[in-house]
Amino acid sequence: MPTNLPPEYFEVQERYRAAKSPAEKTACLEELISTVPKHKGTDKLRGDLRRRLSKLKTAAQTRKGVSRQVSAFRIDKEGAGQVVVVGPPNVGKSALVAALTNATPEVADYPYTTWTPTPGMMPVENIQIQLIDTPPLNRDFVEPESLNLIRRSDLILLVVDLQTYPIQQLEDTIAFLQEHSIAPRRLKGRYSEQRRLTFKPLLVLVNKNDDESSDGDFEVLCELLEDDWPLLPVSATTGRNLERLKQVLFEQLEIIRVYSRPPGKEADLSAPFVLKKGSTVADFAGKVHRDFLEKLKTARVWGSAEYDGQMVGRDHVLHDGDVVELRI
Ligand SMILES: Nc1nc2c(ncn2[C@@H]2O[C@H](COP(=O)(O)OP(=O)(O)OP(=O)(O)O)[C@@H](O)[C@H]2O)c(=O)[nH]1
Ligand SMILES: [Mg+2]
Repeated sequence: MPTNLPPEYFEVQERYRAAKSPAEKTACLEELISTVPKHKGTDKLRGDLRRRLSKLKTAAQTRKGVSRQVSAFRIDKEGAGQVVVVGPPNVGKSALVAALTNATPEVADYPYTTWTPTPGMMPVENIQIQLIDTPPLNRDFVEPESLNLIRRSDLILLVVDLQTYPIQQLEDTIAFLQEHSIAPRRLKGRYSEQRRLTFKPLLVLVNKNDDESSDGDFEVLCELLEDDWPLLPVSATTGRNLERLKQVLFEQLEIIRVYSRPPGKEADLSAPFVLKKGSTVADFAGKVHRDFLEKLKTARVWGSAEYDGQMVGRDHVLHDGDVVELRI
C-alpha cells in the first residue's frame, strides 16, 4: 500500500466499506478512485480499484438486464478491414489509435486508462482501415466480450513498450491469447488439430521507439527474441514508422482495390471496391450489385489483363489497381 495517500482517501474508504447498496458502493468507489494521486507508486492500487468498479458495474448491468442491449464491444466492421489494437496496460495503444485515426481515446501516463473499446478510421491511400483501441489485457479480470472482439477482427496489432520489458510483455500476451484459444496465424502448423483455436494474422508493434537513440534497444530486443515475430518499431509520439505501419497493414490484410468503369465513362479512381486477394471478376460483380453477378455477360479489364480493355471471363483473377467494365 503506498504511503502517500491523502486523508480523504481513508475517509472515503470508510464510507465505501459501510455502503450497503450496489449504487452506493459504486458511487463511493468512483469517489475513492478520484482521491488517489496519479503516479507510478499508485499504479497497482488504481488498477485494483478500477477492476473492482468494473465488476460492480457489470454486476449491476446484469441485474438490470442491460447486458441484452447492444454492447460497446460489438463494433460493426467498417472500411477495408477491422484491426484490433491489444496489449498490456500503458504501452501506448490509445496513443497509437489517436495518432493514426480520427478517434480521440483518452491517453494517460498510468495503466488501466481505457475501459471500453473505441473504433477509429485510418486513411491509407484511397481506402480506410478500421482500428479499435481496447482495454488492456489483464489476467485478473477478463472481459469475455473483449476476447470476442479480438476473435471477430481481421487482424491483431499487439503493442508492447520498448521501454518496459517488451519481451515479457510480448510473451505474456501471446500466452494469454492462447489460453483463450486465440493464436497467431503464422504458428498454425505448431498446434495439434484437436485444439479449437481461432487463428488471426498478428503484427507486433514495438512502441515508444521515439528516435535513433532507442534503435539499439530495438536491435537487442530482436536478438533476444527466440521466435521470429513480425515486429515493427514505431512511436505514437513522434510518428516514427507510422506510414510504414499503414503499408504493412494494407499488405497483411491481403486486400486489393478494384475500380468500376461504367461503359463509355472513366473509372472513379477515388472510390475503389475492396476485395480479398485472389478475387475474380464474378466476386467483383457481386460486390458492385447483385444483379450484375446474375446477369453479367462480359467484362473488360485494364491492369492485370494482357492488354488494356481485354475481354475476360468471370473467373479472371483481379489484382490491386485493376479497372473493370462490367456489361450485362
Ligand atoms: N515516449 C513515448 N511515450 C508514449 C508513446 N506512446 C504512448 N506514450 C505514453 O505512454 C503512456 C500511456 O499511453 P496510452 O496510450 O494511454 O497507453 P494504453 O496502452 O492505451 O494504456 P491503457 O489504456 O491503460 O492500457 C502515456 O503517457 C503516453 O503519452 C510513444 O510512442 N513514446
Ligand atoms: Mg488506452
